[in-house]
Amino acid sequence: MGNKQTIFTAQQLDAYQDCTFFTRKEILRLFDRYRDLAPHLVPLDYTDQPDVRLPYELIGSMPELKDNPFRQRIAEVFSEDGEGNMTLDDFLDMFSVLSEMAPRDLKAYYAFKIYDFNNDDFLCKSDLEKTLNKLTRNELTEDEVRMVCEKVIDETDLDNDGRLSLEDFQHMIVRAPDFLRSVT
Ligand SMILES: [Ca+2]
Ligand SMILES: [Ca+2]
Repeated sequence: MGNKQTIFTAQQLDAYQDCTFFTRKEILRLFDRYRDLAPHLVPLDYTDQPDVRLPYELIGSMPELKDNPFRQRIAEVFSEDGEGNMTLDDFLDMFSVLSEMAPRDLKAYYAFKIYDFNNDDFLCKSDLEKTLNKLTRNELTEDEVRMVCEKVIDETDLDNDGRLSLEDFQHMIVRAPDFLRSVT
């Protein structure tokens, strides 16, 4: 009786609160959801920081992600292993950025990383084409996609190197907020 299970230390909870936009209660609720994905893998005691990663297949099937055409990229970007397999820390970071409380600049930063399919810190034409195909769920023809991407680069690429830096992208989404849909 009254023998309450300690999942996290007070310091751990403080750290999670500092690094996310969540309250203690929300953090505990997300921990429950993480654990529910694989109760046999996730211990009820996190005070000694167990080395646990849940496979992408479980993460990508969550209601918040399963209909998002970028779900795999999102999981890759937020996972420490880069392959979408997530520790609890990765998981909390991801939901924090996807939450309504996350500021637009932070969402833009992660959207940029998500669209940077080849991870070279720039959005080239092929990154943008993949992004647009996913954003529009393949409803545009190849020609239409090519035209839109050329236009975006033409209007946004201030240093004329044919690709968008994070800074270019941040300017672009002021006029084209639809590009943030993947992370909202
Ligand atoms: Ca790139
Ligand atoms: Ca550029």
